[in-house]
Amino acid sequence: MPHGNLVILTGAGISAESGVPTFRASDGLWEGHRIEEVATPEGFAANPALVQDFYNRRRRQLATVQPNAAHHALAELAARWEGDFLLVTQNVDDLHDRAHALMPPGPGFELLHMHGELLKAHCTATGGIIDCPGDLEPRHDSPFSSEGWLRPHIVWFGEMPLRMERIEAALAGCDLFVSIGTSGAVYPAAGFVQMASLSGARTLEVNLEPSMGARLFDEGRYGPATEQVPALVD
Ligand code: BV8
Repeated sequence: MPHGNLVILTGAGISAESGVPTFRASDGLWEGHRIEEVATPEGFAANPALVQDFYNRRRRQLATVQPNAAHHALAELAARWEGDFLLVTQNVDDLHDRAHALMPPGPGFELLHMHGELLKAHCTATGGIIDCPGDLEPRHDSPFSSEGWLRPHIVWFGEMPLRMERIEAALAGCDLFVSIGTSGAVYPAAGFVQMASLSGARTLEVNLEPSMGARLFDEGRYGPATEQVPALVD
């Protein structure tokens, strides 16, 4: 029976085989847009219609995809893991959430979306968070305040990722750190392997190919997540 304290970080690569586009596979464009246009507060202030449309389209696309064997393998692991297990995802899709809903995790498990969630919105005035299954208007009225409006509950570039204290505490106390499906291009997530190593954890990278941070890991296993993650969990 698995035990000890585990931290797993996932990125877009774990959702790729579900049909969710990754970020840097193509020519550095996100569905035809430069990152600066659609994933920054400045981009949102400059062109709210473009940014809301970008997220509205990704939200609609999410309804057409399903968790894959890698998501389900992590849910199986969480169901039987006896120690602490923090699953930190950079992904804003709900594929991990759906997989774990089908297979209730053990008491020491927590899923944490450090870059926010596509199916949530927050108020620009109060920060109040609300479920957001559908489209947002460019200046969508907020139920929390007449002073603000609803924006995607997404951490944009230049904004602080969510619950960093919780993540750092878990990294400081973990025995094993596994990174799955991330290019290691974005900080602070790309630095988690070093924090885990400094606290004495064993570190493993699982990815389609060696990431930018591959040399920082004790071990690497390469291939599609739907093959590598079930094999890891078994
Ligand atoms: C912050 C939400 C400070 C948006 C995202 C210069 C140097 C270093 C850092 C910086 C710098 N300039 C600026 C920074 C900071 C910046 C940053 O890191 N920039 C990078 C680009 C250089 N970071 C930030 O701004 C962060 N905030 O630093 O705040 C601060 C401090 C105090 C107070 C206030 C602020 C915020 C970063 C969050 C940005 N938001 N997402 C959205 O989703 O719309 S980031 C975005 O990239 C996604 O979340 C994504 O998850 C993340 C990382 O990408 P990956 O998940 O790794 O995806 P990618 O496509 O890159 O790679 C996929 C991998 O999967 C590949 O390796 C591929 O081989 C593999 N793969 C593909 N298919 C498969 C597969 N693997 C297995 N199986 C397969 N089938």
